[in-house]
Amino acid sequence: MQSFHLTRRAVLAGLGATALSARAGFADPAPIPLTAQRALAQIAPEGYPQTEIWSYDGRLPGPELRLAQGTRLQRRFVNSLEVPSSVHWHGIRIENAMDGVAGLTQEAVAPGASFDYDFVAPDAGTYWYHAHTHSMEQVARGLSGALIVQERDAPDVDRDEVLMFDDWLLDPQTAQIAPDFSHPMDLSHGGRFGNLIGTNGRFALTLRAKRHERLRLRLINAANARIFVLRLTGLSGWQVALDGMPLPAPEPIAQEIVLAPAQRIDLIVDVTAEGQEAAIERLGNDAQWSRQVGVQITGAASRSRRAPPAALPPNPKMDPPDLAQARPLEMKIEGGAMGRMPMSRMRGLMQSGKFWTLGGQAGPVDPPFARLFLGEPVRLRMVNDTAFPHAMHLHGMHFREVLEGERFGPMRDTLLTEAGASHEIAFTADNPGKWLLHCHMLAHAAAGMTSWIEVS
Ligand SMILES: [Cu+2]
Repeated sequence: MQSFHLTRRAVLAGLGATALSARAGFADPAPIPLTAQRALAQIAPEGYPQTEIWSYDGRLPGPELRLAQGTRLQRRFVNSLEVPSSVHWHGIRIENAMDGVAGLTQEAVAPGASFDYDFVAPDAGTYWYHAHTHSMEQVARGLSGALIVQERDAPDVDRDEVLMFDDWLLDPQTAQIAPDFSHPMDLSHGGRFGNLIGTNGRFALTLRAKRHERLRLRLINAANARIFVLRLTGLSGWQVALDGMPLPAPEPIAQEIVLAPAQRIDLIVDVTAEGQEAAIERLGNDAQWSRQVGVQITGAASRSRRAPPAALPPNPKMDPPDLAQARPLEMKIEGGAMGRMPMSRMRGLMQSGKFWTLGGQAGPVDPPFARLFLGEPVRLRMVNDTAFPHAMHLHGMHFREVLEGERFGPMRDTLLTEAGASHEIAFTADNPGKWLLHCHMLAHAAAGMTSWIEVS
C-alpha cells in the first residue's frame, strides 16, 4: 500500500502547481483542464481484468482537487467522451451558472467541446464533484472526485485522508461495468447497487498509521444508491463536520455512522488499537460487518494520546433561518415499488419511463416546485410516502433539519429520509438562481425524483 501515500503526495505536488497558476489570475489564459475520458482501472481484485471506466483525467476517483477557502477554482472541463456531460460541484454554495446541471444551469457540454468552470469556494470542508448529465450512468461509470476546501487554520492532525466510498456493478466474469442503466427493477426499487464495494477506486484499501497518530478522515459516499453503515475498530474520536459544514463542537463518534449517497462526514480520530490493525467496517445486507478500509499499524508515534480537538472554524453564513417568518412548503415523495400510489397513476407514470413523484410531479418539469424571494426563509416538510429511503439533496444552499421543539439540526446539503418518515428542513433562500432539489439515489432521480426551486 506504499503507492497510496506516494500517490497522495504526487497529488499534493500537482496541486501546488494549480494554486500557483490560480494566483496568476487573468494573466493565465487557459485554465487547467479537467478531462472526461475513457480509461482503465483495476477496480476488481488482482487477477481480474481492468475495468473500462469513464474518468476525469484518466483516474478513479478523479483527481483530488484542493484549494484554500475563499480562493478560486478554475478548470476547463474538456469532454473527450462520446456523450454530452457537465460537472456539478456538490455542496459548494456557488453561483448558479457554475452549478453544472445540464438543462437547468447550462447546456450539456458536447463531445469534443469544453466549458470553463470558475468560482470561489466560500466554505471550507469536504465536498465532491461529479457528472450532472445522465448522472445515473455517468457517475456509476466513474465520473466523480473529491473537492477539498482547506480551512485557513487547519486542525492539528498528523494526516488528512480522503476516503471515497463507492460500489460498482460489474460482470463477474469480465469485470466490466454492467451497461443496463434503465432496468425497471433498479429504477423502481432501491436504485442501482454495485456488486463490488470499495474505497478510492479500489476493492480493498489499506492505510498505514502509527499508534497514537491523529488522522482527519474525510468520508464521502459517491455510490449511486448504497447507504453505508460504518463503525470504527481501533480508531476513536470525534465527528467534526457534516456535508462540509463544521459542527459547533466535536461530537464523539456514534456507534454506527450512517452515510447516505452524496453525504460526507469529517472525523478526527486517534489510532488507539493495541494490535497491528485498525479498520473502518461496513455493515452488510447479511447483518455481518466486513472491512471497508484497513489500517495497518506500524509502530507508535512519539506522542501519547492528545486532548480532544477544538471545533473547526465556522463557515460564513451559518445562521439558522428565521422560522417565525418562514414560508411553509410541503413536498410529498410518492411512487416506487410496494408504495401506496394507486395503480392507475403508477401506470401513467410508467408509460413515460418514470416511477416516482416529488410534490405530485415526475420531474424535471416546468414550472419549479417553488419560486422563492431572495432572502426569504423557508420551511419545507418532505413526506416520504414510499417503501424506500431517499437521500434528498438541495443545490446551492445548505439547510438545517427542524427537529422537535423547533430545534435546529446541523447544516447539511443532503438528508436521508427513511421509508414512511417525514422530515422538515429550513433554509434561507439567499442564493439566486435555479436550484435542483432531488433524490441522490440516482436511479430515482432519473425516474422522476428531480424537482427544482427558483430564487429571485
Ligand atoms: Cu430516492
